[in-house]
Amino acid sequence: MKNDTVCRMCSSCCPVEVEVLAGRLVSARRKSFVAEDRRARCRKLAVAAEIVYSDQRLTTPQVREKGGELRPATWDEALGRIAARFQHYKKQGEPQAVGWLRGMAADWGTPWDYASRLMNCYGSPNTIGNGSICFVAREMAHTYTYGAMAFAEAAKAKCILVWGKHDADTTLGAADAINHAISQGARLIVVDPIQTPLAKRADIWLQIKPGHDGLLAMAMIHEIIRCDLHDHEFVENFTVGFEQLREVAGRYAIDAIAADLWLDPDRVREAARLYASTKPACLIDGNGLDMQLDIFQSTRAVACLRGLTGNIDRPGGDVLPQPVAMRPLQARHRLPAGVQPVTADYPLFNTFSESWGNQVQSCVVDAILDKKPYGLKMLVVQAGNPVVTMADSARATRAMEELEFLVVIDMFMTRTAEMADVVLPAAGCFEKTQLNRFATRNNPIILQNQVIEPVGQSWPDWKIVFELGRRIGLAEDFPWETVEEAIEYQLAPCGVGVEQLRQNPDGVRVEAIRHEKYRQDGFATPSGKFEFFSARLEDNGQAGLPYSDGGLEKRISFSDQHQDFPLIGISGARDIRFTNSQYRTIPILLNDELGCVVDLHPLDAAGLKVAAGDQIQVATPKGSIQMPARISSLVHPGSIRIAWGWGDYKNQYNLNTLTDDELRNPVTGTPGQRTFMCRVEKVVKGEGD
Ligand SMILES: Nc1nc2c(c(=O)[nH]1)N[C@H]1C(S)=C(S)[C@@H](COP(=O)(O)OP(=O)(O)OC[C@H]3O[C@@H](n4cnc5c(=O)[nH]c(N)nc54)[C@H](O)[C@@H]3O)O[C@H]1N2
Ligand SMILES: Nc1nc2c(c(=O)[nH]1)N[C@H]1C(S)=C(S)[C@@H](COP(=O)(O)OP(=O)(O)OC[C@H]3O[C@@H](n4cnc5c(=O)[nH]c(N)nc54)[C@H](O)[C@@H]3O)O[C@H]1N2
Ligand code: SF4
Ligand SMILES: [Mo]
Repeated sequence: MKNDTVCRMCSSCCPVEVEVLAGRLVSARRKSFVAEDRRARCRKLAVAAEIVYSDQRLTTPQVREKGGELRPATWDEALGRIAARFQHYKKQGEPQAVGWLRGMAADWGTPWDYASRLMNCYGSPNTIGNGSICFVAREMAHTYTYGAMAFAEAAKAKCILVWGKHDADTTLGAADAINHAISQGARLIVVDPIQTPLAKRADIWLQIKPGHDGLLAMAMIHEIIRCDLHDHEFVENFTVGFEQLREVAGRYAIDAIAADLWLDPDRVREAARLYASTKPACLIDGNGLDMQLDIFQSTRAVACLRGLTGNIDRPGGDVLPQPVAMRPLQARHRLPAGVQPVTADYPLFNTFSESWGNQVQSCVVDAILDKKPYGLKMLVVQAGNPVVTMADSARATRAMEELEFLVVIDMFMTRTAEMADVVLPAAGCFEKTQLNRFATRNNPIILQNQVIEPVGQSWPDWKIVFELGRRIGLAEDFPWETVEEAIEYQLAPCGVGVEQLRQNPDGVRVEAIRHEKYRQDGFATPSGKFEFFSARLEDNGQAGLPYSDGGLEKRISFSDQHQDFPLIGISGARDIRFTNSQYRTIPILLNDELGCVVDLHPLDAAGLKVAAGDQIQVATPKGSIQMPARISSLVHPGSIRIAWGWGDYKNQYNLNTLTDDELRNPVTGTPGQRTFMCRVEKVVKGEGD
């Protein structure tokens, strides 16, 4: 039997068709607007059955006494222990000492609302996501510029500017759209410090110095205005701050800064002109901008390009979403007045979006270890593996050890789960119905529909949260017996029901697509305009215009120690076989540690006397890791690319042993997890030498 749903094995959220036989998932196929033989391929989806039925899946709850071993337990016992802890902190008058940390796979849709609802009704403001290092920080920059995050309509674009994103490995629907547009003659510009497969196909590839993107964006803005290629009608009628932008961008003329960016000024000018003069053009920005110390201003500068060229909310440009009306489930009004979240040092980021709330995950560690602004004593980690994925793993690990009580809700026994007092087995994406980010952020609404029963005794996350809520005295707030009831309740304002969604697996569109909505509605910013200049930022002590304050002094972690750590380390791109720290336990995907390497330019390799296959040590002031070297001209001399995501599999490969969590972006609390200074030494000669 064929069933439609949404895959959530990475954040791409692809609509898929699943083949189920005798109740078991057999295979799955990604749906797309392009013909099957032209679709980008997902290696994980091709082995979905191996992942779902892996013998490594957690199948029962587990508990431990302090100092003892984890042992299997019933749901009743495991949830009872957690509920007792919640009650304990409540009785002590400190519910805010309980935190709920959500990883990437916790999803960004209604499951997010459920956990926030539980915590708010319980009395703790500390439901915290990892958006400070993922796309939410980028989303804030978009929102401060034009009111929401824009999505590229790449399939219809005549020019595509890809900035720090590699969709063929990470976001397959977008990869299909890019490929389609290129097949129709679209021009392609890629900004990436690595010569990726996409960069090889580009008309212009700008091999930017890692972490310096914002300055490049300012230089492009300057060039576009200098050549009078900006969209006069849009700029005059729908923007604020153009004259200031012109003035500030004048300080970043490419000839003056090209050497510092490792770029050829002529190529930058050519890219700026191609992007500004080809209509429509879209700009796809990605995680190459995130995880950078300079994330906020750089992404704001990049965002300004969309308005300068008038491509915002135009067909084939970058469109603004049309979110559907939903009941807010987070119950923020239930939080007692005056309780600050532990992320209080980042007020603008905490409040820029109703749905995201608190996203500076590093503050969880500050609170546990440094009691800053107060102590967290218990943590529920849902769908994340922070001891591997957060900056400065040693510090994150110390924090998990320090807790009085740690609960982990996951599908696999991760390094974080191994440390827990209670581990709860979660059902995977094919085993549960939910509205996820893809389904709710924009029209049309697509249901992630359960297609198989949960594996073993695992429970869907929603069921875990609802049941826990009832056990801590919140039965009235969690009256729903099924997830369908909860979804119906949430979707009531837009009049869409679960059955309707099931009948329409490609989605229910509540409102017809509209472009250039700003002509009628304005932008959802304080001025109602596209804000090159943001008074709201300036009133809050931040640069109102990107780089009007010269930008950050340090764009790369440990740059003040560059004498000892002379190379720029880049946390590498994502591998289509894996998602962050996940799936190395799946033998068919693991394939002999293929890809777990450090890419070193031949010039640097010669200087360091490193040959292909040598085991090398990469060190920063924080720690060191060891990996085999690959000699490769894909990287710029002076920089190395380190494979990402291998830390759960082997500790010696844990990239975040190297990263720093002290220095952070002042607005979004983002540490420099993507780019940092480091040193390389040969440890063992390779066999290929
Ligand atoms: N140096 C460096 N650090 C990084 C990154 C990097 O590129 N370089 N990437 C950063 C980014 S962008 C992100 S988003 C984070 C990711 O950080 P995490 O979210 O901590 O990373 P994952 O390894 O994806 O962990 C997700 C966990 O959720 C589990 N899981 C999967 N599906 C479900 C489910 O339905 N329910 C539950 N309960 N659990 C589930 C998986 O088994 C896995 O253990 O890492 C960040 N850290
Ligand atoms: N297969 C797979 N898919 C995934 C994931 C996964 O782990 N595996 N993770 C999911 C998650 S959590 C996320 S956030 C998304 C991220 O997906 P993407 O946004 O595509 O991010 P990455 O692949 O991490 O990096 C994109 C590009 O940024 C480049 N880059 C590195 N440093 C810089 C820089 O300083 N400047 C610029 N301009 N570019 C730079 C890298 O070389 C890379 O080509 O993918 C999601 N999808
Ligand atoms: S790209 Fe991610 S969401 Fe899409 S099919 Fe592959 S694993 Fe699933
Ligand atoms: Mo992410």
